[in-house]
Amino acid sequence: MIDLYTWTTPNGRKVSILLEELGVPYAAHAIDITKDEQFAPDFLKIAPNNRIPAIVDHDTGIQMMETGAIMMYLADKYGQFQCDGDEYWRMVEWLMWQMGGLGPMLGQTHHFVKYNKGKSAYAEERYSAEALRLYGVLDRRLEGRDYIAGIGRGMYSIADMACWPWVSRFEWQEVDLNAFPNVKDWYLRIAARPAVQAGYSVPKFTTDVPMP
Ligand SMILES: N[C@@H](CCC(=O)N[C@@H](CS)C(=O)NCC(=O)O)C(=O)O
Repeated sequence: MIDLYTWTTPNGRKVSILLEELGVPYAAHAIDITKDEQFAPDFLKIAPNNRIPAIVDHDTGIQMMETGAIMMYLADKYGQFQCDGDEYWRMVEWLMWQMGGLGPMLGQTHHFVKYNKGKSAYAEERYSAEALRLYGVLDRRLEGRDYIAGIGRGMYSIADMACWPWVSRFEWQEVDLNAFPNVKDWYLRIAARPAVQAGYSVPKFTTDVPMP
């Protein structure tokens, strides 16, 4: 049994989508970051960086923060949603691209373009341009492919599950998915999965999955 401490954000949804895809038993616990619950001393014991999500795996005793690590741990534990051979490392490469690029840069885009519009023209321009650059990178990667990693047209893996929740906020980022047709097709392909729809509403329903 796994305890997932999470909130209705892209990083939280990465792990709830993976758990739903795996179909393993887990309990979701809401850590409301709008009420600073991520700073509660009990939460800091499992997530010392005071960010959601975090897990406690009672089967193994492992507790873990950082979605990249959590996703690799769960994919390895259950032997699913990870590529084989050389493609394993390609999958890790794109997972790390999400962790170091797509997630942090789009997070800043949300901060300046959605929540603090008009406060810093420089920051809005910088992060909007960076968002478009990253969407372009993903669009080129998905040319001729259904999924980010894996041989041939690719295989649905944790690299896709890590990137998808960030792209699901395309409206917040003021990005027109029609300008990135490969990303749009990939986004819709993954949005159609029942596990993705279920994981999107953990720990609670906010909106339906956004549709371009
Ligand atoms: N690199 C971390 C990032 C986690 C993260 O930034 N979580 C956000 C929500 S998406 C958070 O907890 N924010 C609370 C805060 O900024 O205090 C991961 O991948 O787990």
